[in-house]
Amino acid sequence: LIVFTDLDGTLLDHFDYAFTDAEAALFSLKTLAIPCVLNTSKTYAELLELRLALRHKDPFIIENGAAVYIPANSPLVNIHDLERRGDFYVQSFGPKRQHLIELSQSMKSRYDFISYHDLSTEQLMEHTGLDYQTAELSLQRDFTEPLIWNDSNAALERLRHELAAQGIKAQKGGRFVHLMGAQCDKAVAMNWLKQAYQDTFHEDLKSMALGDGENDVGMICEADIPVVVRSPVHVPPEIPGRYDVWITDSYGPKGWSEAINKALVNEGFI
Ligand code: 2M8
Ligand code: MG
Ligand code: MG
Repeated sequence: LIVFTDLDGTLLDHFDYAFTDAEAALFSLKTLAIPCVLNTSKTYAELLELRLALRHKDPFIIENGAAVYIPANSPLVNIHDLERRGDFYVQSFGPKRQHLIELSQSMKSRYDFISYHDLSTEQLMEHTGLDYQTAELSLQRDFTEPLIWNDSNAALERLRHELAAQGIKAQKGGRFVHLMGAQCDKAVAMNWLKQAYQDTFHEDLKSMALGDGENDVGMICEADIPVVVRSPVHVPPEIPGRYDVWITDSYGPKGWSEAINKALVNEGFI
């Protein structure tokens, strides 16, 4: 079993980003040596901080599937030719952020939004509830440009149409619409990493994916065990074609633990 999990609103509380309610289940995964891959909209810089708090040792995926980071001491094979950054090997999928910033600047007169690039740290804190230091880490992006979307849904559809021709998509997260490479997705990164595990361990591994938002639909849809974690602020996203999806009873980290414990029982670990 490999677990792939979203952070905000899933493993972390939507409002205060706490994970106290998930600690016992996280510890169970660690004890059973089940990899728990963080698959998030957050940045590399945010993840470095968060991994210390979570005592996280497994690979992680940043900026909505734009890049997979694998610890350099990982037993995974076929990773040593990848680009190296700090203590990690990196497989990236998307265009660089600078391109997306230029694109967003060119759309400014036609749509009503504020881009990350134009936000001060204080404005970002106000909008997200992040503390100063974390807001700064979130601004250090490599592959995505989040927008505060103040325009209509119809306008978003128009924008999507316009971007598609340029290989770019606009992906809804919890609070932002993220501009990113059309080929990037949490599901693509998940499948790439799952394959790396299978190449190493030569066995068919089951994937479990947990998320709460629209940007998690792809990975939940393609996982062997699909889990939607209930959100306190929006209705659960539809997972097309999956009638076996679990929707947790509890919100956020509490629901996350509920699903992990259920899977450990079902899969015969406990
Ligand atoms: C952004 O990501 C969330 C994910 O759902 C969103 O779209 O609302 C990112 O900018 C991330 O870097 C940041 O930590 C998070 C804070 O809420 O917002
Ligand atoms: Mg989320
Ligand atoms: Mg997320």
